[in-house]
Amino acid sequence: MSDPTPSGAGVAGISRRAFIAGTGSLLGAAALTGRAPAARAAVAATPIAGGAHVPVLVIGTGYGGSVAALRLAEAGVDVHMVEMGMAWDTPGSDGKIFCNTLQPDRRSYWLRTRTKAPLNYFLGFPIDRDIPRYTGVLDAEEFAGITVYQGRGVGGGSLVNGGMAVTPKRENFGGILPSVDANEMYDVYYPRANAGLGAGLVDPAWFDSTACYQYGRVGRKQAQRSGFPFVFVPDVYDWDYMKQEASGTVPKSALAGEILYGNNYGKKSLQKTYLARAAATGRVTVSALHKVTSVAPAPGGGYTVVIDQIDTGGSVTATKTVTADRVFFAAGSVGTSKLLVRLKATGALPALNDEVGKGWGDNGNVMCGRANHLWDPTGSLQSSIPCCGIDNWAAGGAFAEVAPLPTGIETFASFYLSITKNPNRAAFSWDAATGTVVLNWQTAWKQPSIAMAKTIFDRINATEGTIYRTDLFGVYKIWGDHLTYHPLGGAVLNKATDNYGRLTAYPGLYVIDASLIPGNTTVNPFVTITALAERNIEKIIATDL
Ligand code: FAE
Repeated sequence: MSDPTPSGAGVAGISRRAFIAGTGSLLGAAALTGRAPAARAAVAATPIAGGAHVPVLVIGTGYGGSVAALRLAEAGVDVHMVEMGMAWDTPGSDGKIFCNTLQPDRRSYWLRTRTKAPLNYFLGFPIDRDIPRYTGVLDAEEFAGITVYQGRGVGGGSLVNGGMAVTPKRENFGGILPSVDANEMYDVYYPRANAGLGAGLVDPAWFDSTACYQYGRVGRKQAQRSGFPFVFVPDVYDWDYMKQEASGTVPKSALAGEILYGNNYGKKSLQKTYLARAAATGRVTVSALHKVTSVAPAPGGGYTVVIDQIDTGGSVTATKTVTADRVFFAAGSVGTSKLLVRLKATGALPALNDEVGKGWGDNGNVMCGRANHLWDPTGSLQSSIPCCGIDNWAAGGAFAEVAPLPTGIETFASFYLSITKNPNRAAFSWDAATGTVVLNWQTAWKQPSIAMAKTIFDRINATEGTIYRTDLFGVYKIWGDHLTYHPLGGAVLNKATDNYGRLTAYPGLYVIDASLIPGNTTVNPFVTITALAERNIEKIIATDL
């Protein structure tokens, strides 16, 4: 499971046209033409030397960081990227870079000795298992009221996510980023982002016939029988590759249950798109297994950046101090927020404004499963890549992905990740007593999300005569309300920063990741994160460099 989208009912006429209308995006056009460039070169893994001076240092290698690195390099600027996770470019002893979702090993989790699967029970039994502590690819970062899942490694969240590349409906955009010109976004930056990411739609005819989307067709049929709009959703997975997986001519990835701990084939992660193009400029280098711990004004101008080099057990093996003329914070919503809040509170960047740390939301994520009748099997072979959803945003405040449950056995379950219009927002703050940054989200704040998701699934259950599954998140627990895959906010655009991500108290410091977005994107977020980064970096290159 990843970031799935619900599918819907099975009337053949829905499809591309309905999707484009349904999601109101220009991404249709970009998606259909937007084949990702083949991976040409990996970004040169060149650990930075202590004492180095670089023109631009980018903290993090996810969507925001990759867009910044590529566009700056294309403008002739040398960029060094610092990434706390691994490079993920070397196969393990099994010949694979990533491990399978069903057999997690040390490569699965970031510095844990036991897995923490988002869906942690099956048939009422816990499924987590012990693993060796290692700098694995998925971080389940625990705050008091919520576990926040994030990708760790060169490529950030693109390494672990479901690849669902969704452009919000245009009429919802004003509520997502109110200070941004929607025309610009839908005319220029969303299409640019979708093309750069290589988003594309499943072939509807293949969807209708392949065994691996039986679960999607059941989702579609049930959604439509209850009167909900069903939409196909683009993904960055290579759909031709998936067809070849189904015909048995290439090694399997989506059809082998790979997703949460990385896809060995098929998925166009950032390493194959933005970062490959950045590498091809020859101007971008990266330090993997390096974690930025401090940024402060340097005496002679620019910024002093302190970086811990770590080993695969998480121990610090060296601490390096470098200087950068400009620094882009692209450590993700949680990573950037934690850094900025700590640097403000501890005196490294005291003039950051009081909006830093605020406006954080979970994109309204909530999960649930439904038990289908025995005559509605969802299939023992399920593609791990979701490709469809149920749109009840306007009426009920929920957009639900029809998600896979790639267990390899027939479960008779339909599984969904809903994105809801949850109004709650949390703040990060510095806890001097423990020397950590804390987040004040409360589990009870998911109740509005549950109510919104129920506008879809209560009705489907009533129509179908079915019930919720109670065995997926605990013993007799229906709702997966303890987590998010979509952290957003903490350094909100036009509040903590100016309208282009500049931290104005410190010329040359920028935020360019999910922390700019105030808590909700109405759909899966990475296309919006990428498009906003494209918009902001274009302005910054034009005016600041
Ligand atoms: P992100 O991609 O998280 O990159 C930040 C990078 O910074 C990471 O590689 C960190 O390791 C690194 N970092 C953090 N702190 C430091 C530091 N101090 N020093 C050096 N490096 C650091 O940020 N979104 C969708 O739109 N569609 C989906 O299908 C989807 N599925 C998802 C499934 C899962 C399981 C998860 C976890 C997320 C999913 N998402 C999905 C969310 C999406 O991946 C996420 O919004 C973006 O990755 C956020 O992009 P950023 O550039 O903000």
